[in-house]
Amino acid sequence: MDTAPAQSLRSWSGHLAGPLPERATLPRIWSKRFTEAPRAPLWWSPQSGQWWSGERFDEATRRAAGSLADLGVGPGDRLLWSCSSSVEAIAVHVAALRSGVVVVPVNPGYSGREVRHIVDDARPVAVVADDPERFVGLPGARPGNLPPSDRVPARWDEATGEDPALIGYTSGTTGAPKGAVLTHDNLAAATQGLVAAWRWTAEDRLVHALPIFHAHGLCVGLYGTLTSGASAVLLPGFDPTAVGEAARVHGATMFFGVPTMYHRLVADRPSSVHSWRLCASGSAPMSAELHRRASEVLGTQILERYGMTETLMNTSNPYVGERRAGSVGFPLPEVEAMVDPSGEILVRGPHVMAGYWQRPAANEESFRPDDTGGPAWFRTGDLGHVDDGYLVIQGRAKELIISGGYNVYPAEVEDVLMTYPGVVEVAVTGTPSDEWGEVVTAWMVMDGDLPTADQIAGFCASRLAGYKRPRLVRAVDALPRNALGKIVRSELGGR
Ligand code: MLC
Ligand code: AMP
Repeated sequence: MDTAPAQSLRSWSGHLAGPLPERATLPRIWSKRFTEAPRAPLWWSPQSGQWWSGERFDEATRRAAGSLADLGVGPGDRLLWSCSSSVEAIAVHVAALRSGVVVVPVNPGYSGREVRHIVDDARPVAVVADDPERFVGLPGARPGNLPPSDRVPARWDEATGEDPALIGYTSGTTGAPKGAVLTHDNLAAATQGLVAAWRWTAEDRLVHALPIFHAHGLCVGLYGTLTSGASAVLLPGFDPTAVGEAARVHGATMFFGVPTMYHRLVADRPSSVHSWRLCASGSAPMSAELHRRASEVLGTQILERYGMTETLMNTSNPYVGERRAGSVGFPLPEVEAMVDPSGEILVRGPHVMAGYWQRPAANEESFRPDDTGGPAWFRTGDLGHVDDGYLVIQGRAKELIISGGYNVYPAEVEDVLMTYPGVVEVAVTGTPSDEWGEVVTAWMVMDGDLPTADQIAGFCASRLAGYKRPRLVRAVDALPRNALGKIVRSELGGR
């Protein structure tokens, strides 16, 4: 395998303001922050309309850890955590990490079918969720705001870098959702690198309107805020007016979003959003046109970066230097990236997951040994090329649709639609959309009438999360197949 292209990507080292800090686990970094700056504001709570200081949050994490211990959750145990944004939910998450408990974040909008798959696979010992009723049958299903407890957990801030910290569910390049096991070192490497690269300081204030159960809102937004000593205004969801208002009222300096959010910010042109130091975009491709318009409206050049659940952040445009539209920049500190001869982007470094949870075959397939005896490369399933030292993502080798920053796997939606009465065959693709990036489209071969989009939405309601439901439904006489009988989705139009 040709390893030369690694050199052709620019290096981040020339863009850092100083040396990287010494590696430490996130709980240890956070504990130091709480002690050194106890009264510094940390979270603005949308529920109480109040600021929480580091000291108050530290105390809340201790009491939540006591409650987890009351539930019998201890170091190395898996805790399913399915919560929307609130300080109390974040306290439970941080309490788990500080106690050495492994957190399994799950979208609270998932259907019973989707949740069951994760429960069966991860076998959590307890659940903390917005809606614990959905987890009946599992021991210790509790609401997001656990009753406080004074019990002292068995271990506190003692997890080592090699200990697992998080299992993030994602489909990877193929198949059903798998758990990506991220260690404390993975989380720390990714967060410390990003904080240094983006010159994140205690003076910063983030408007945080992302879901907290995926890498973007969790590992970038929450961990970055805690690690840099900064503060964040938590919003319960994304609304362009609320983002502008939060920036004005609280003097925010940063906003992170998926391209759909920037599309809506451009359309709404909220007033008083001129104080941004950094607006970063990721999770899905941002068109050069949206990059230009959003940069103009927000008064700062958008910084695009590229990440994934298995690796957290891989590349970023520079903080100082050209932030190039249509490019995701170059490998972050300590990250190596290359484009292999087939065009697939490979990465390695201390941020790459330990492996998929109990999936030896998937691990075998996803890691490629290095010919020169160095560490193995992780196959991202994304296709790209290097242009003047900047990485450009060109497409995906994996069959993935990204709608509003959420990943949708065609095979999962097809399996559900195949059970709709009268369906002979079905294929699912993404149709380009200015707002959503792609919208999920079902191409159906029917024995009878084609269902309407509303009928399909009704059918999928109890089977798929809302963002996976097809918005467009098209009739076809037959699905295009290649010589091996495999559906050729690209021939269905829209991609
Ligand atoms: C919501 N809906 C969507 C959708 N989000 N449909 C398609 N695609 C989406 N992304 C549907 C809902 O099911 C509902 O349909 C209707 O839209 C309104 O719901 P809503 O909740 O009010 O939607 P809205 O708030 O407008 O949500 C849009 C959004 C949200 C852009 C704010 O999708 C979002 O927060 N996206 C961010 C996803 C994210 O965090 N990705 C990071 C993954 S980590 P109905 O029919 O029920 O009414 C990753 C790694 C990395 O990728 O690099 O970061
Ligand atoms: P997930 O597995 O949910 O973490 O999604 C990761 C995938 O999102 C990556 O493999 C990419 O396909 C995509 N992605 C993330 N950031 C970007 C970006 N800036 N541009 C294009 N695609 C992106």
